[in-house]
Amino acid sequence: MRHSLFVSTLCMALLVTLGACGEDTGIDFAAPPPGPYLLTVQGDVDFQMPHGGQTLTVSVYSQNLGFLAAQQTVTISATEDPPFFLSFPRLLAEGSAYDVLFWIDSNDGGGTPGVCDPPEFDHQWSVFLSGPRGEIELHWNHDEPSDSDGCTPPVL
Ligand SMILES: [Ca+2]
Repeated sequence: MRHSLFVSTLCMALLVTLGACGEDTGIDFAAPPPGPYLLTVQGDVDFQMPHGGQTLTVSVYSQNLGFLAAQQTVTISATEDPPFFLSFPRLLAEGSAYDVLFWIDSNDGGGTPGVCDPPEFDHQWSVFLSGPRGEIELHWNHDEPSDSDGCTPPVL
């Protein structure tokens, strides 16, 4: 009984201390401030023929904050122009750096639906954004070199 009371008292003291620490710093580590700038990702019509109806996932990793900052998945249109358009409002911060990874669940000749497979099965790209000073529009062509890994999170 005494042990239980001591543990309860200790836990209460820790909770009060942690709460006080959070108030003192004024920093919410779980929700870093978003950047003020918009990132848009748009595909050229040359995506329609090979990938219409397939899903594209775009992941944005913040080099400065060391985590996945945003991710969206969209179905590529076989008829609309543009075949895909993604908007990430208030994502990019001035002077920061980002890895933007793309992969299409194409399963061309192998692979598993819903899983990011190696590039010979799932078409993929990555692009590095450094030091944005305003909103960035990525207009992506299917013919861009695709030898980079769009599946594996970068080492941050
Ligand atoms: Ca796949």
